[in-house]
Amino acid sequence: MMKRVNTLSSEQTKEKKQTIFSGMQSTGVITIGNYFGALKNWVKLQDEYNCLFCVVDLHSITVKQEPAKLRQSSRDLLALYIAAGLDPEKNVMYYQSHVPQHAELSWILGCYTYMGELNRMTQFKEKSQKHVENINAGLFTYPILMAADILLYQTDLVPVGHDQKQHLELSRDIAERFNNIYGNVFTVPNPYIGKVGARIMSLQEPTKKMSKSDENVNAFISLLDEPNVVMNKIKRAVTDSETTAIYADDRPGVKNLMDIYSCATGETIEKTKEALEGKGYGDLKKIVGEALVAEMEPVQKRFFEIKQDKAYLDSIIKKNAETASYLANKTLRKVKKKIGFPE
Ligand code: ATP
Ligand code: LTN
Repeated sequence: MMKRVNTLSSEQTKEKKQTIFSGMQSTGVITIGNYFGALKNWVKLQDEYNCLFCVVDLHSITVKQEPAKLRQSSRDLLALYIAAGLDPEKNVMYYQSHVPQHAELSWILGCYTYMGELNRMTQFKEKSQKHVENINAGLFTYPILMAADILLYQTDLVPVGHDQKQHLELSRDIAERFNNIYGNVFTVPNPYIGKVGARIMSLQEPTKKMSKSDENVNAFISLLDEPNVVMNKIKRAVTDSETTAIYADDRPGVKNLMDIYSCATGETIEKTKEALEGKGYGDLKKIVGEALVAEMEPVQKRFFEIKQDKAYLDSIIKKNAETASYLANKTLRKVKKKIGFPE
């Protein structure tokens, strides 16, 4: 009898991998919260999955943007993706605005989403309080566009920070609702939320999440902050009235610093506790700051190199947008057919 040989081509092997989709808004420089909560996990997952990493610039305009700045920060974000270790040959990396299927599916899914569901979204509540002068319809329907991003690619897993959990649940609900009506059209996605780093807190109000749009620049560390700036911001970080470090929920400032250390060094929380518990706050901050600088410096160096190479970035963007568009069309064609649009 002939021996069976494994003849799977690389294409077929690739198909067996599950799909990941994630994205970030191009609104200013990303923080270490975005980096540890999302981007660093993407880098870890890129070999095991077929991944799409998008710069979600359509989402960015739910808040007022200056055209030149938006263009620049979208480019910079893509360069940061690469600088952080995402391989543009392995992953599909592109601008959301280059793939019109996102907006098209978003319209369709909007007709399967209830006002009441959108009304419950905490991000909408927070952002509309923050931007009272511009509570636009896009801000309200933002989670539908996010569902479209994810469902377009039959995504299995979505690596995000903790604050996106509610949006992910809505995406799942929309997918299930659609599938119940039309049969199995969408894969129902699961969130991937890291154990440590999913919620890096503000350095000034450690019960609030770190956010790149915080008015107080000392509340966040941008991934491109220079070493002395990083050290100073950590030095000024709010702790408590105790004197030595302990990792505990009722000590949010110190806990946050220890989480940052754990993310920067890759050490477990157990090892982090061993290394840092009992230290005085001055020492603690010095150690955490140095670990953070050591993690950030190589990313920054690569970022400035990549940013110079305009032709390289342009070629990636063009090629990857075409791939994304091809994949998106597969789902969109199916959706339109199921709904009953003429072929
Ligand atoms: P903003 O606060 O200005 O609205 P943002 O900092 O939340 O923006 P996004 O582009 O909305 O940035 O988020 C990108 C990714 O980073 C998401 O996966 C989000 O969950 C994650 N993320 C954002 N802030 C944090 C944080 N403080 N800790 C961990 N992950 C975070
Ligand atoms: N809403 C997300 C960004 C985002 C996203 C997505 C994340 C838009 N579309 C799809 C994961 C998958 C945020 O972080 N604010």
